[in-house]
Amino acid sequence: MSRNIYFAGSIRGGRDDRELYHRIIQQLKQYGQVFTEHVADPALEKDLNTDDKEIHDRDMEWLHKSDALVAECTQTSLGVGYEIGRAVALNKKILCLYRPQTGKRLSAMIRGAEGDGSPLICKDYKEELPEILKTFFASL
Ligand code: 6K6
Repeated sequence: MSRNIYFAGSIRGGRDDRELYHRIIQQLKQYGQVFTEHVADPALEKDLNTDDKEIHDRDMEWLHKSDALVAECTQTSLGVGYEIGRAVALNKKILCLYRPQTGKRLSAMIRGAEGDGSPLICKDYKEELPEILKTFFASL
């Protein structure tokens, strides 16, 4: 049975990591169907005439249908934080990826949600993403 994967990455929070999101999504495809490939779409830069209610409701439907949420959390995004919180409430398996940066830290509300039977884990990374994904999906 193929897994459904929800990838979360910043859109209105800033698009500096868009190309990285594309590379992560390509890697995720070996573990299942990725619902949210548009997160890496360069067309989203324009963000014209969006029906925000439609986007929210469709994304929540995909999140409900997902087996796992993988979130790239380095670029701070309200939407990604919201998706992580909703996924915790749904008891989905969650992998939060963070690239440590000088002078910045991952939100305590994400890092602090780990442990005590939580479905969420946080991983700091630089180059070792393939191994992190392999270990995460092997644990599902
Ligand atoms: C079309 C044109 C411009 O924007 C769109 C569509 N926008 C979105 N489409 C799908 N998912 C979205 C959109 N905007 C935000 N999201 C969801 O929130 C994604 O799943 C991302 O993981 C997250 C990003 O939140 P923000 O706050 O950085 O936008």
